[in-house]
Amino acid sequence: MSIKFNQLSNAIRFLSIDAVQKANSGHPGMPMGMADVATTLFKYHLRFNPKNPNWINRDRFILSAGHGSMLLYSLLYLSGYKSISIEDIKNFRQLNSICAGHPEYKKGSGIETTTGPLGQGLGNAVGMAIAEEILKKKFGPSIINNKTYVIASDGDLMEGISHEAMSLAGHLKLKNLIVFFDNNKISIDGSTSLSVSDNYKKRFESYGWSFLEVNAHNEKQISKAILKASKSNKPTLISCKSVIGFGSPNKSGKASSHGSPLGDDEIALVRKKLKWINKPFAIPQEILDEWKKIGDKGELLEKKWLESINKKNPKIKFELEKTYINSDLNKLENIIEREKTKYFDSKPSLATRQCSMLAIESISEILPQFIGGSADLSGSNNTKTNNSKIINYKNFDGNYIHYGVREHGMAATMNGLALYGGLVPYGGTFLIFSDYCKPSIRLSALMGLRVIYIFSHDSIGLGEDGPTHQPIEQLAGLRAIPNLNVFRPADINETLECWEIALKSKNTPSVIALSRQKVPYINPNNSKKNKCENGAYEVKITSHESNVTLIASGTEVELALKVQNNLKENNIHSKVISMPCMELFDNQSEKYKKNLIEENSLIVTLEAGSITSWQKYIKNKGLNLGIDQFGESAPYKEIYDHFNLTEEKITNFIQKKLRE
Ligand SMILES: Cc1ncc(C[n+]2csc(CCOP(=O)(O)OP(=O)(O)O)c2C)c(N)n1
Repeated sequence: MSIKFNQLSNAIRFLSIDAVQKANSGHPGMPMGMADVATTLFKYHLRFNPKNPNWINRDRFILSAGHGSMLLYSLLYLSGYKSISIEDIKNFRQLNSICAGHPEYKKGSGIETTTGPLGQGLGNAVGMAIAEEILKKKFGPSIINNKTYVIASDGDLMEGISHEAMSLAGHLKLKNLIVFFDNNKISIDGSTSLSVSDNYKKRFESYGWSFLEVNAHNEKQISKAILKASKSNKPTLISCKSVIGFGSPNKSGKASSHGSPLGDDEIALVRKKLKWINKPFAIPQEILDEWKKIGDKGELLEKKWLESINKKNPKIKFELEKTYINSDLNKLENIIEREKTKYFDSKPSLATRQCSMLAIESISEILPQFIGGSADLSGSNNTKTNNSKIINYKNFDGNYIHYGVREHGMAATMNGLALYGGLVPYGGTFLIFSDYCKPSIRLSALMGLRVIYIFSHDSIGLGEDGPTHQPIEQLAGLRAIPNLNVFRPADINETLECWEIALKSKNTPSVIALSRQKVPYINPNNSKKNKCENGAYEVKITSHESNVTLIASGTEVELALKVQNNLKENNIHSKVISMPCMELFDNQSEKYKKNLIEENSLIVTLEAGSITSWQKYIKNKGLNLGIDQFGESAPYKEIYDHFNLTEEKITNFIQKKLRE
């Protein structure tokens, strides 16, 4: 018996509505509406191998409308991915099920990225499409030639990030990016006419995209559009005129099918209407076999691809695996050691943003997979170096992306670059604008991606630009994100060490906060050991019986050392600790922590920003010195004075506290 197209797409529809019904929560409308588009894509166009979901040249498929997660889980199960069984689908939205409420990235599962916050998947797709172009340039179009397909919803396109990401994609002419827009004109509140009247054709054409429109329930039209899009020399948006909740007699075309179970009675009516006689989760063997055939084609595709590599040059495979698949960093330690020794000898006073530039310049000598960039401001945050080669639409043979003033788009794109595999992205802006990147930073952390955020102008120390530009609560906010290392180095030695840790942290993103103003070289001795690895270390002690422990980060380590001198002149002994990374320090053994921060001394923390993340270190008798109000516009030394952060004032505070 030959299997009809709609039997394949109905398998998706019923797995989706039955799983949502069993879980008693979820979003059935979107998978029902986009089942025909997804089936057409998987059946005729998507090049993937469920037996090797990590195949580097696979086409990427991203469900940016992550609320329709059952669409993705059904596709992966049906096409033969080992990661998702029918039992997993029955456990949709239950603890520990891979079929979580929204798709959660898991390497090797077929789930290419975590989606749910609308718009993020679009940004990730831009990063993946850029990564494909970069690797194509390196290895040749016969070896890297995959496409990136996305399903995006009304909500995805309403979000501001979609503008940033799509505009960048158009500018870079990412021709291998194809977005299916689930144009069902429904969102949670009802018709999208309540809130949007964009002309999508004009919008996307103005970005430099191709725009096509299809009936989302017509296999031939969809397939033809995909073929046309694959030949375009621009990215393409295929507007798919779909019916949300397709097949539901009472709920199709309505918001009521968007985000809640259809209910047993309505599901019975859908079964009748779509002539689906099977029990929940029972897919007839012949339909399963047909879907399996779709997945099985991938094995041959990958085999042919391997043959083409071997024919071309087996060395290419070695390089691809070593550098881009296993992300070999073998010379990194030597480079960092070389640079540390060099600067120990010269002891330069530099702003840490300049220190970071020197670090990037030397690291990029040895890491071809290192891809930098900045949301404008590259000359201010010092992300561009003499080794930076600009990537543009004519030439992807570079290592630096001008993201334009698009912080959010940049961060989501960097997630995509990291997800593609092998590439190590870093990107910069001012620390204050980390807030504009925050939703994507959170996803870097949630997915465990090695993405490095370079945030300069990290305090009131930026001076005259004033309170709109002076970060106060940003470090505390970033430190509150799980699985994110927030570094604030104090000199060139620490900056090099923080960079080394960030690059070695394969499953943790990093923020490196950097100063605009100069700092002196503070490292007391040249050691091979990476002192920042423990998060905090002793810089200088005036006596082993110290009355005061000063803990500072970044530019305030210099201030702490000056206070230490003042205290010594008054016969008060102290220890200065630099804490470039709280997260790493908090993970040390109790012994290490107790040895470093002596509880019997007066503990004083010092950072020119919110004290929120420092309160845990002082117990009940210390001092948290920082700023818990907005900054001021003035030369920076005056602002430090205004907020009582000078050596004299701090020394007085401490003396007063000791007398209490
Ligand atoms: C950034 C963000 N804001 C809000 C939500 C909550 N939310 C989930 S789906 C949705 C909109 C649904 O409309 P649409 O995108 O058209 O999806 P469809 O109804 O077609 O499934 C919203 C607001 C979200 N997931 N992400």
